Amino acid sequence: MIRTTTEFLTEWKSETEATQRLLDVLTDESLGQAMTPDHRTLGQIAWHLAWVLGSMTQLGLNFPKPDGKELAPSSAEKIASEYKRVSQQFAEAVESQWNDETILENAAHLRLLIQHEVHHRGQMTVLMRQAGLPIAGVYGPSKEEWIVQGKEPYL
Ligand code: NI
Repeated sequence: MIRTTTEFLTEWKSETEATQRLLDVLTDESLGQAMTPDHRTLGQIAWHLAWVLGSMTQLGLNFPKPDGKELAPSSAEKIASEYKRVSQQFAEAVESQWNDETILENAAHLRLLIQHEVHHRGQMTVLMRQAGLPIAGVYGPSKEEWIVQGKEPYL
């Protein structure tokens, strides 16, 4: 439950760090990975997570939106760095411009923002596997991390 600024910012930090770990291993070549040709590519889903943060200004927060357009840039580095910047500036705006009362008023939006990120992150990890990229664990170890820990991953 999101009841205070501290509760939200703590959860947001953990969620965005998990997202950032995925974005940081994307390559320019992997951005075109798609489930089928008529669905969003890995790059478009990744960029969507940065882009959507700009919509939080509609809740009255003031911070710089992502640089660019809704269509994803072709640079994986640009996607990762813009997400990092905007997710941090969004958090700073929440901390400096809102209080516990405004957090409570916007709790449903903030919860949806996190769930939306979780949803698309799940799509990304599948596409990243298909693109042959390593996956960092999100809520638990990834297959690679199990192996490093000396465990036998399930198939
Ligand atoms: Ni979406």
